[in-house]
Amino acid sequence: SPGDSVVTLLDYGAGNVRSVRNAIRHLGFDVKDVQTPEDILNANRLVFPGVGAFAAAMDVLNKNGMAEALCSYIEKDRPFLGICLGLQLLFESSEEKGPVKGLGLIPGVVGRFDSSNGFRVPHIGWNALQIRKDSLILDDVGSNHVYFVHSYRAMPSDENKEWVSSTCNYGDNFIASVRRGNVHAVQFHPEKSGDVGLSILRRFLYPKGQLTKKPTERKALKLAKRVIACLDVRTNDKGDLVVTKGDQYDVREHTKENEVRELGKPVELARQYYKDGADEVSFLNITGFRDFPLGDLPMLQVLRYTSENVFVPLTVGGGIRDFTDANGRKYSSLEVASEYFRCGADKISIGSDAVYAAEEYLRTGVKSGNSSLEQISRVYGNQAVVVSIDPRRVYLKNPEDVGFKTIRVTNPGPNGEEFAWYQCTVSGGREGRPIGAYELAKAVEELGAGEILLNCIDCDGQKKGFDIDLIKLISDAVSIPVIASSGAGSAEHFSEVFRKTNASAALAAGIFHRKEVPIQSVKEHLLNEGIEVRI
Ligand code: 1PR
Repeated sequence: SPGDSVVTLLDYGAGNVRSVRNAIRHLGFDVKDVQTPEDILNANRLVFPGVGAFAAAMDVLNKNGMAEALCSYIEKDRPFLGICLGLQLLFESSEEKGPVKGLGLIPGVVGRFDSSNGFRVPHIGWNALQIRKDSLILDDVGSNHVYFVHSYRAMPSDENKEWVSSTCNYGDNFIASVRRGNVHAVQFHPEKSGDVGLSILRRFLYPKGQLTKKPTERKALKLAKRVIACLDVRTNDKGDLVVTKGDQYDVREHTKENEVRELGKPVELARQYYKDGADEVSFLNITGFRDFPLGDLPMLQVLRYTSENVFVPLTVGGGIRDFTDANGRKYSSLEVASEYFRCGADKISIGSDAVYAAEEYLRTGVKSGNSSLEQISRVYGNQAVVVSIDPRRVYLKNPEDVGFKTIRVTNPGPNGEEFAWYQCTVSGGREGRPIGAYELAKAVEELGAGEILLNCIDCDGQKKGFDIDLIKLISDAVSIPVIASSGAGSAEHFSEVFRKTNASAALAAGIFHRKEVPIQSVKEHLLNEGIEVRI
């Protein structure tokens, strides 16, 4: 029938649902948006990618009669796929800013992960599934990792065991997916889980299809260390958006013309890295601190195009702050972030503005709630907010010389200094601020950051390895995931950072752009070293 090629999508406008749309279209279906409860009842297949906070989602569903329609649709065993919050909302209640009542279709309470046992919260990254029963849509997953990003989870119990089709281990064995008849829901993001994720969606959309992907030989065991490709983006002197790469943040050629170094086109490179097995792709709009990003329509276009066929998480940073344009029109950082999310970003990354927010918080001891970091994480959840730190190493003879956290360095400074602190900078490294990376990291964790992207100006583009002292310091200081960045020159540098520090991910730019070290060879090296990775 004509409706056969249509997927009905329940999107209440709270986050990035573009990727789900793109994935459905990629698999040959049209998307019809739910406008009224009747659209739910009349759906041939319904996808519900819940985003945002539990309470806010329940409010929307209750207000316009969607909750009742959803329950009735599911109770009739009509084809349903809930994703992430779309799984959690099926339970009785959630502790997220609650207790808050859910749809009550599955017995159980959604609770927060416990970070006291050494597991970082949010649970971000590629993890393994333990299949509990025939789940149909997970038939191709077998031994592959899938992508999770959440701080709350439901637990299996005797009361809900008829539902639980797989679990995942992260401190707890929590519910990764449920199935009863034609009703499915998954805690992870199939639309962000690469080929394996697409095969899950395909099996939901074409339930009688053949096996699409042979499970790999190697069984995924636990949360994988992520390898991230980063694209520093800016306009060149001709006004085109290009991928550039600096040496210690200097992106200009040292020639007479002093032109911006160009290493490729953003959309093409992102696609290439996705094919090569990057676990995530980050775009940093490196002149965003001075140019207003919503004036920078090409960057939004880059995100839209990239998310059409890159099915791993996308992060975008640069210029996320309040802004008043030439006509006096005010834009809040939340509007900037919302536009990025609408265009296909899964996470936004804040640099300079997070430094100012942390300074203010440390000075006053009060969370104002007004910083971009706090506002965006309140609305989109802290898992969607990365803070990018751009510190510079400052050597010291004497650790008492500054009022910031100092460390004894592994390699002494140029004048034999044995100590250092890491000074935060803003505006792409142009201005040093009176705050250390350690103090900043702890403050932004309290203000609601879900992850830290830890650069190091001294190491950037040098290919001599990550700053292990810095990454150890920060990854031991916070309980949110830390992405190690700056200085990768070989596959061995990745295994070193994962062996010596508690980094959850490692990011590189130059070696990937110059094709000096392919992503695949980094992954293979890590695998050979016994480090869990997604292959
Ligand atoms: O301050 O919120 O507007 O955000 C600006 C963002 O742009 C920040 O995330 C900041 O890190 C970034 N940025 C600003 N200027 C530069 C520059 O290079 N001139 N790039 C810049 C940061 C660092 C990494 C790089 C790694 C790995 N680049 O992104 O990709 O160091 O490089 P490597 O593997 O080649 O060593 P705001």
